[in-house]
Amino acid sequence: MSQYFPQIPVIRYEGPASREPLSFKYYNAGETIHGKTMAEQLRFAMSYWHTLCAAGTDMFGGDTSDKSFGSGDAASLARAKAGAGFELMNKLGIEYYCFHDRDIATEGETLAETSRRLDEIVPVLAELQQEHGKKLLWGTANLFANKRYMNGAGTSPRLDVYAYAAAQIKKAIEITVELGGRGYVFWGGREGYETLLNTDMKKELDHLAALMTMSRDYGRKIGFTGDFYVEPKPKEPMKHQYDFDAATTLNFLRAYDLLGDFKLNIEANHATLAGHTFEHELRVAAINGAFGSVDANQGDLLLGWDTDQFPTNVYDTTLAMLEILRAGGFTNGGLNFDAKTRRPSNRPEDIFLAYIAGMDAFALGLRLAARIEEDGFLTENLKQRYASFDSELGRSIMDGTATLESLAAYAESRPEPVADSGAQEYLEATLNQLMFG
Ligand code: XLS
Ligand code: NI
Ligand code: NI
Repeated sequence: MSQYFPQIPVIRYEGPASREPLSFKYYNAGETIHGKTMAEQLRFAMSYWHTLCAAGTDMFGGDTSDKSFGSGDAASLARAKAGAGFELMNKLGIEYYCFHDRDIATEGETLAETSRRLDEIVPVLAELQQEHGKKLLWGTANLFANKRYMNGAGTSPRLDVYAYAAAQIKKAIEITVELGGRGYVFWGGREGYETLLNTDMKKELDHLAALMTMSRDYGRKIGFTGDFYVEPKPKEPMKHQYDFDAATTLNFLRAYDLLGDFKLNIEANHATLAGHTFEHELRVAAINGAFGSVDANQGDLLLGWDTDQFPTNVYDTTLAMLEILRAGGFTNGGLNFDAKTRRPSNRPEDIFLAYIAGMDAFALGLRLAARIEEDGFLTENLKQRYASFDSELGRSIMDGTATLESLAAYAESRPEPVADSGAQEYLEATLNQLMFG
């Protein structure tokens, strides 16, 4: 199967010394790292939208690359994209993919026509999945591109817009289930506001939660046993996005009793836009039992928007993989490359080189995170830092028997407490030694 990228071979692992651009230097799918194969630990996924749809258009200019895959009308374009996508996954050894409803088939004149187009392409995807042993990691509905959603979808002030969004979600969940998807994502692109002068925040949040509750109920009714995810993002396109970051999103999910069915899909670039590190967001999700999936990319810290670059920063991937290993690894989720090549990287092989860069950066991050975990120094150091809480008094705090009186009596019996050094610089140097030593 080499129809769309005839010049690209199957990408193989050649090891770190290789200078062959079209080879993996660190990602060796079948190699066991920390108890599982690299393929199982990393669960890489292809994003349909960036890989098969985005062609370089930005605010100042049009496409720089060709994503028509040699086709013309809507139906043949949808098939060509699917064919190209599966060829790309095959050549890179990627097992999963993710899509928005509108990525796999363009929108028609009416809702019925759009659904018909989806009904045409979904069996094609099902067959390709079967033939090539690929799986759908998650599906989602694009509730942000069409102008009807300019004031929001689940938070729109207009009932007919809200109902349209409901219809779109209904269909998107149906096709996700049909294709065996293990996840369904809510990213609230337009779910936010620009000014309180025209916004009833409470109503909008109540409506959004009701839509998510209905979606959960419908999904469970038609046999969806996977996870629903919310993908936090602080800004862009809206000034105030309701799902600002992991903590804000968890508060929303808890307030509307959606935790459990809903977990988080953490995106690296969204974390940094929120003023957090990627690992911070992963940790917040994990300690709340809501670690679900990851949109793997990286932002440019000098720019204030979602640049969705392929991840190559090995410190970031190492610290992220450390969080993922400590969270027990993926269950239904995986690492979806929500990333696109830079606008001037416009040759078809640039897509492959970009995926290789991202997969290798995460593979190296996994190798280093496993090395750090297996060395045990950082874990032991952390344990020692909190060791005083292992005393009887410390335990009484967690079992609920401590009182302010009991703690005050203890404090009064003791000399002035000594605060220990955090030794951050030493730990950072040790991290370097563990990574590069
Ligand atoms: C945009 C989001 C989007 C979601 C899916 O910033 O990352 O791509 O992942 O709707
Ligand atoms: Ni994303
Ligand atoms: Ni994004």
